[in-house]
Amino acid sequence: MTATAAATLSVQPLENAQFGAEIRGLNPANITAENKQTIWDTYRDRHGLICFSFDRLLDADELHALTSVFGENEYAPGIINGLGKATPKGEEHLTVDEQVTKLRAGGRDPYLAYIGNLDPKTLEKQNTPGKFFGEWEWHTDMSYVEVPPTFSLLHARVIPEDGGDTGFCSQVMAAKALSPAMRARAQSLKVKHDSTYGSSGIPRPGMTAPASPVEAIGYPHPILRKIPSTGDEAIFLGRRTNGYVMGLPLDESEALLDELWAHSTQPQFCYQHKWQVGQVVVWDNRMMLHMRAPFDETKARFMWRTQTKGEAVVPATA
Ligand SMILES: O=C(O)CCC(=O)C(=O)O
Ligand SMILES: [Fe+2]
Repeated sequence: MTATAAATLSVQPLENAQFGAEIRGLNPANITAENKQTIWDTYRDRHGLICFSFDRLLDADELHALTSVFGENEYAPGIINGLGKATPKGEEHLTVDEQVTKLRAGGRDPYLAYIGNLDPKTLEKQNTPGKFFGEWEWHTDMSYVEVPPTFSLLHARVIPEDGGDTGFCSQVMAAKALSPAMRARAQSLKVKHDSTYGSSGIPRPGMTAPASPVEAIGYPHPILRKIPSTGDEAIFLGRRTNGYVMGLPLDESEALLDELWAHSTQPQFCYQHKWQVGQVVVWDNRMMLHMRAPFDETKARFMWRTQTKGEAVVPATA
């Protein structure tokens, strides 16, 4: 090997997990074709969850380059009209390109989401609603749109000593464990994924609470989906709040969702990630739920998030 050749990556299964792997040794400024092959092999072998450990923080270009290994970058939620954000009155005429130009003129990267209680530029503590620090609900990202992002990447920049772990729960394992009767039921129905609230329970920009889940604004997806690239089936519930099983009376929908959620989030399908600064965890939203554990309001936690454009949800067949 010459001095300029890329180092071989080290790949280890995540500790205490039935899925997921840690990759060390990637140079985020020079991701080679060989690296990409290793990453994709790891993704398949370890069912859609990879933790990249770095001994320094990545810059935005490096995170975008790593994101592009997994797909085309998608806009961050909550900053483009109709993408986790209600369209403000008078902005109906703005195209996405015009909104992007405006964001960039204000120094905002439209592909990067900031998640934390620090100001993204100064890293000073910023005024943050108390709800943000509580337990976040299990969810998949932006599933309230017709074509939700496939991959999300979360980059730990500031983390508290304790609290704020991120849980992942394999919906491929959950689908395999469905009884034949439950599988048939799930396979025949769609659930509407509500867009009103973020995962901490805080309403999204411009959103107000719907009168009932039946009226919630969101997108209906099949409860059991097929992942064309791997052949797996996965349960796809989005988030519990304001979920609604299309066509059922509300009480039946609530009962079925309670049963499915209890099944889907059993501890044997889950893994809890304890963060190290610099890590980037990438997950396949088609295969995996995630949630964040609470942390103390006096502590600091700050992450960057990117996501890739998805594909239309493919229903599992009978
Ligand atoms: O901050 C976290 O650990 C999880 C945040 C989250 O849900 C996300 O980035 O999609
Ligand atoms: Fe999320």
